[in-house]
Amino acid sequence: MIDVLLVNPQEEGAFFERMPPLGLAYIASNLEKHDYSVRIVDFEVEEKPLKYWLSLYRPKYLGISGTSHTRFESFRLAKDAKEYAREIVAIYGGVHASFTGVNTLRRITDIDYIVEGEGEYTTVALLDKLSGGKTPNEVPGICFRQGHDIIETPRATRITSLDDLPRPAYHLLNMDRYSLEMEFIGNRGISLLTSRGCLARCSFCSASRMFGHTVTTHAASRMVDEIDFLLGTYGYEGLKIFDSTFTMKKQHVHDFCDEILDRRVEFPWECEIRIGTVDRDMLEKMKDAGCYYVNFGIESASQRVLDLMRKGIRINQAVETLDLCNSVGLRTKVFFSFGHIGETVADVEKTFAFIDKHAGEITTLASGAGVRIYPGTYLEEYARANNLMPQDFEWSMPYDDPRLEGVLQTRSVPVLTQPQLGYDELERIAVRIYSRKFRGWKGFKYGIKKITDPVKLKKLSRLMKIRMKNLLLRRN
Ligand code: B12
Ligand code: SF4
Repeated sequence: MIDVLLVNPQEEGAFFERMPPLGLAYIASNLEKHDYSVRIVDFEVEEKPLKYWLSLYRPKYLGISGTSHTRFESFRLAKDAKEYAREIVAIYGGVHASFTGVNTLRRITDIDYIVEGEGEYTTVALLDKLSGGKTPNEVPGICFRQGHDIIETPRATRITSLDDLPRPAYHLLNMDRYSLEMEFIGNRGISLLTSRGCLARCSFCSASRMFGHTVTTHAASRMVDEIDFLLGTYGYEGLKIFDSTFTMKKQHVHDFCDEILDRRVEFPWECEIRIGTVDRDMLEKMKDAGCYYVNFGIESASQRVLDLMRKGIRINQAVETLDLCNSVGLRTKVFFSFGHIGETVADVEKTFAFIDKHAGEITTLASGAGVRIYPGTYLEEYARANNLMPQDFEWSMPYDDPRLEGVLQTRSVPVLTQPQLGYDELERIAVRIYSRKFRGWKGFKYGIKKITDPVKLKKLSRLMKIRMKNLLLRRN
């Protein structure tokens, strides 16, 4: 019998390279530090059902994670657990739970507690209370039922010293099931987090709000120790840093690179940067320390749309950042998205024109039609206030919109549609984006990759159908 089983739901139909659920691994190591016995089951890589693991471990508490895309799967796991043994206490946390606590508890009776925000300290505080038979009214950052009421305690303060947390519990994960292919070089890589949070306030993003628009960092020495451990113990050959914005704090980047250079640890890595947070010195040092590929969002080439989405960047800065990366010799993966607040077809054209003009400086173009509305974002507030979401929409009630398939989005999370840029326009943009991917030699190689991968092939055939539909519509 164990105290806690932590589970990560699978996103049905999605295809991602497999990487460890780091949030759960952080919670697990901290629970172990406080003498709780813990196991993690990640349904992204495990095939046996929850009931198998429940009978194997017989946990008192079940901790369920997930995103908005996996919310129904998370609810199903809670239901399965209660069917197996009513006395198992189901706790739901993560980015979706953090912004939907009251609604989730109102609708999903199989969930007993919600943890909002960072989970490490809150989970220990909650379990300490529950194990002592006390009510957790004084634990910050939770939501629970009391009689007919739902109590939401004040948000917990951010964990200021990340290094007080033990290293994520890699030992509880089946690490041989996780690997990320490093683009262009083919090395077997793995994910890493060196910081949490972001100072920007993009309208569509919940990551920065999740961490209270502040940034906390691990010390460089701790990070390089962890890297040594990952490369040495599991044989990984490179790293993808998954911080929301790795370059948010200049000193953090310099310290990290200095530590790698001083200790002469050699490995290739990539990370997420943000326009306005990098300069030549920083990028050159990153390159010297092994970085070869940087990801960043430009999102739109219309300044008006950028301002409306609160991106906090200017087009000329975007051009400068592209130039800088290229002159330093860093490959770039650049994100564009279509369907933002107030965006018109003319803005969309501006963005496509920008992409064409700068194609030579963008190594990988990543773009999507339709901006998803996530709980806790300004976009959600805006969409609700302007009747751009169904009136009766509730995050914890069934939602399945087949029209979303047409824009290649999953059917369970709404996207923003507006009178001037509705589903039809978004569908056309989706087809345009996809068609670009198959252009030239690069496109040919991409096409071969697609048709040899069953999941991608399904997506491709869905797109072909939309394309046919669009062609027919244009003819008539
Ligand atoms: C790495 C990452 C991924 C990885 C996932 C790796 C993994 N196995 O975890 C990959 C690339 C696969 C991925 C995919 C997707 N991601 Co992602 N991802 C991230 C990213 C950049 C970092 C996540 C992370 O590790 N954070 C750091 C850890 C410490 O925080 P955490 O995971 O939130 O966990 C803490 C708390 O949430 C809480 N907690 C978490 N789980 C639990 C469980 C319990 C019981 C408790 C008590 C507490 C708790 O405690 C943890 C420790 O403090 C975040 C942005 C961000 N910076 O957080 C986006 C983010 C989570 N992703 C997001 C999205 C949308 C997706 C996709 C849906 C994208 C897509 N379909 O195109 C998919 C969905 C995948 C899925 N199966 O659900 C959104 C989620 C928005 C939402 N409301 O759902 C985020 C917030 C980014 C954004 N756009 O705003 N993602
Ligand atoms: S820069 Fe990235 S992480 Fe920061 S708020 Fe914007 S989208 Fe979110």
